[in-house]
Formats: sequence, structure tokens, C-alpha cells
Amino acid sequence: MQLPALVEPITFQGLECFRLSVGAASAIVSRLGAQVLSWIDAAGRQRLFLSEHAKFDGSVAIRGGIPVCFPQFSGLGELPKHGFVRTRLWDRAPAPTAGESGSLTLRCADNAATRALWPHAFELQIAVTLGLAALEVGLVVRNTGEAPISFTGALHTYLAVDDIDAVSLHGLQGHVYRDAAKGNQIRTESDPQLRFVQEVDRVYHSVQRLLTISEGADSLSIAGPGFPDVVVWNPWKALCRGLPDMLPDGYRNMVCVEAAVAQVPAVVAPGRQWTGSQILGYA
Ligand code: TA6
Repeated sequence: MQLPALVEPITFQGLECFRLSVGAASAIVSRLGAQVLSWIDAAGRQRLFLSEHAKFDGSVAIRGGIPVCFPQFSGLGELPKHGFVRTRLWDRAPAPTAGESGSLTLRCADNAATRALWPHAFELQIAVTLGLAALEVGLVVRNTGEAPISFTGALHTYLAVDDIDAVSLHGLQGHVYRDAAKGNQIRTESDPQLRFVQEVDRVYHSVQRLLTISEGADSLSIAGPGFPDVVVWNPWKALCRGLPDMLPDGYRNMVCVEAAVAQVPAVVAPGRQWTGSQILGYA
């Protein structure tokens, strides 16, 4: 049976947002950064971490949810870290057609401020689709200019966990990764499951497999069709204490598993588009 879905404008943390609801599941998406800030599953469990000390005034990116990083991942270039769309106000794209009513699309495009930093014409779309047992976030990058554009980026998903000590991530064994927490050494993952006992900041290259994150009996599947890489990040104790928008022990309640373009930039020809999405699902 198809349950009716709803998209309604709301104010959340003083921000213009949209709430998507399908049955007992709901999600909140902010126009600031086109960032998903909450995803409550059909059993009432919050699946996304949002820091209690996050700032919502647009001065910095919101710490939590699913930030959109574009056109630069992390410090891989001269632009501000993670690019410049996390603090942009995005517009709602025309209402979706019937049958897709559990989804919301936000868009943003180049303007004088972005061209001053990055001299390219582009349009981005973020489409958030809420299902009864899944959340999908799709990114479209359109090249609206006359020269090729090259970008890196990510859907920088902060997953909520009850206790990081009980968390394991499965599916990365055998993948090559760059270890940003260990001087950017290139290594190959030997563990069938990644556990968290220290800072983890890794870019796993060319991950096509479905990942599973588990905590006790609970698990969540993570797919990233179109995104070549997966980034795994937990700042751990010392780095977390240095982040003004995190509680000192906030690292115990989050882990980022990100759908990323990081190892090799994506190139989009004039008039063409690139698409990728992250699909989070539970049984
Ligand atoms: O994606 C991992 C990462 O690049 C880490 O190195 C860490 O710095 C994190 O992103 C958060 O970045 P932010 O700019 O949001 O503080």
C-alpha cells in the first residue's frame, strides 16, 4: 500500500525548512545549504546526528545532517574548505510531479560571489526523497557555461549513533584508501569491519559496494551510486574538543560516512550534467 507523502514548509532552528513525511517517517531539509537536518525513521529513531552546538546563522556550515560539499572536497584546492554551497540559501525547484510527492528538490546556481571564487557557470540540484524505509539524497551538477568544469565534493553525511564503541562499518575490506589522519598515507583496508577507537579520516577509492553500518542489532545500508569514493570521518576526542560547534564528547554519537568525489575530480562538459546520490536504508 502506498502511503500519502507530504512536503510542508516549516521553521526549524530559525531556518526556512521543509518537512517531508511518509507514514511515521519524516525528514527536515533546510534551504540553508540544501542540508538534510533530520531523518526520523518509521520506528521513531533519529538517524542523523545534529550537534547540540551547531550554528544556524549561516556564518559557518551547520555541524550535522547531510552537508553538501561543492565544488571542492575538504582542502583539495584553493577554495574554502568543502567549497561554498554549505552556507548558500538554495531555492525550491518547481514542485515534483505526482508519484514523486515524497521528494523535494532545491537548486542553486553560480552568482557574482561564487564566480569571484570559482569562475564557472553551474547549476546544482539536491533532490531529497523520503521512503518508508529509506532516504535518498541526489546531487545533480549541471555545467551551464561554455568551458568544461572540474569539481570534487561530497554528501558529508553525519550518522547518529548511540555509542561509537559499539559501531562497526562493513564493506570496505580490500579497498585502497588515503589516510588523512596519518599523513595521507595510501593503504589497503584489511579489516572486514572498521571499528572506531581513534581519529578516522579516510578517503576510500572507487567503492561500488553496498556498505552496512551496525550498532548492536541495528543496521543501516549505505549506497552511493554515481559517487566514486567513500569518506569515513570521526574526529575522536582531541579534535572534537577543538571544534567549537561540537560538545566535547559529541564524537561518541556520530560517524560520517560520505558519498564523495575526492580521489579524481569529475569533469562535466558544457551543457552536460553529472549525477550521484546516497541512499540510506534499513530493514
Ligand atoms: O570529510 C572529512 C573532513 O574533510 C575531515 O577532514 C574533517 O575536517 C571534516 O571533513 C569536517 O570538516 P568541516 O569543515 O565541516 O569542519
